[in-house]
Amino acid sequence: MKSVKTIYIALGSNKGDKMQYLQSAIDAVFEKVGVVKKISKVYKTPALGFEGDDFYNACIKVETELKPKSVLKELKAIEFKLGRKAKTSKIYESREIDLDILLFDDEVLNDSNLVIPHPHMQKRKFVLQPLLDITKEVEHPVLKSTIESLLDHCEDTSVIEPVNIWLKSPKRHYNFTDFNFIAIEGNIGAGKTSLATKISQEFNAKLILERFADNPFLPKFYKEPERYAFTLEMSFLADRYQQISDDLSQLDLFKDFMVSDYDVHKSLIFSKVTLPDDEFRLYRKLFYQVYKDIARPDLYVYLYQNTERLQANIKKRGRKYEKEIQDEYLNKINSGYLEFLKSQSELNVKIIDISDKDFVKNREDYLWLLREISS
Ligand code: PH2
Ligand code: MG
Ligand code: MG
Repeated sequence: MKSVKTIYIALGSNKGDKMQYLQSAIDAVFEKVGVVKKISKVYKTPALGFEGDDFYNACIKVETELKPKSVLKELKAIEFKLGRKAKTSKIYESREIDLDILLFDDEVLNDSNLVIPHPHMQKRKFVLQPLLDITKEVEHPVLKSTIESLLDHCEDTSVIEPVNIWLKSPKRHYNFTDFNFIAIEGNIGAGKTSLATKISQEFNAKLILERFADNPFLPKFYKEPERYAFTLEMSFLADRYQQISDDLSQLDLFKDFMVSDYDVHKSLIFSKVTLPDDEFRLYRKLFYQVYKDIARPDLYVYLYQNTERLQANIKKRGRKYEKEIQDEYLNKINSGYLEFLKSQSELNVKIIDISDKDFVKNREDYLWLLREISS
């Protein structure tokens, strides 16, 4: 897992449709930099240090996996895309949009083209006031004081006032509120757990993860499939049933929906591949007895990934007992899923081909996937 840093960015506009520039910039930061966790009020502020129209200023809190240099690059690209022209002289000029990194976790950086924390932030009320809206206990890593105390001691006397228009969350483009329970499915190594975990973190969902890692029969099965298949499938059935009925019965009032990295039917899909016909029929009988009354997900997502990439992911996560998995087995599991999904008329299924995407590495691919799921 990459490390996630909390950063604060100042936004300013004093040209054209200022509110729209701030909003477009926030949406673009969400696309290119990371999750926008908090947005301050918008303040109307007199241009400080030069003659110009009043500014609209705001600050946002963002969680990013990028390094400071990359964030700077993305912010410059966003400024450019929104129409900001390169400076024609050394003095400040009016601008469609200005995006400045204020704080980057507690990092201190003194490069010729990037200084963190922002060297002027403590001198500017148009930065400190909106920043205070979204930072309660944050401490300036060099000056060692809170934003509140920086504002108290700030000598900037400009009058700044909140504007009564609110910036909107960029998440409004990704709507999961129609769903109560989303199950993420896919072959071994498709990325089910990564995706379910990311969605739960970014969209305030309760996360339900399969606890297969502690199934003692799994390593035995991969070594001697014939001998351990039925035992393995039975233990999965028992485990999954207990877990899912526990989780589904504990309604969390502070979460907006639930997301799981499996659907119980995977027991049927896997057992059809791993068991001889007669044992499978016995197993299926038990399965339907057990799951008679279980709540179904209202959206079932199947992540399709090709065998080569599945193998690469399996190798990368390095579980010893998964080393022996053959291409042929993965192909059979994939066919098993597709066959099962074809026969399900009551399940709301979305099959998404991610074979040319890498949603763990590329935020763009991840957001593409979210749009596919929520559309
Ligand atoms: N930005 C500046 C210089 N002066 N004044 C206000 N009110 N708001 C700003 O964002 C601002 C400024 C340099 O970036
Ligand atoms: Mg600036
Ligand atoms: Mg700037």
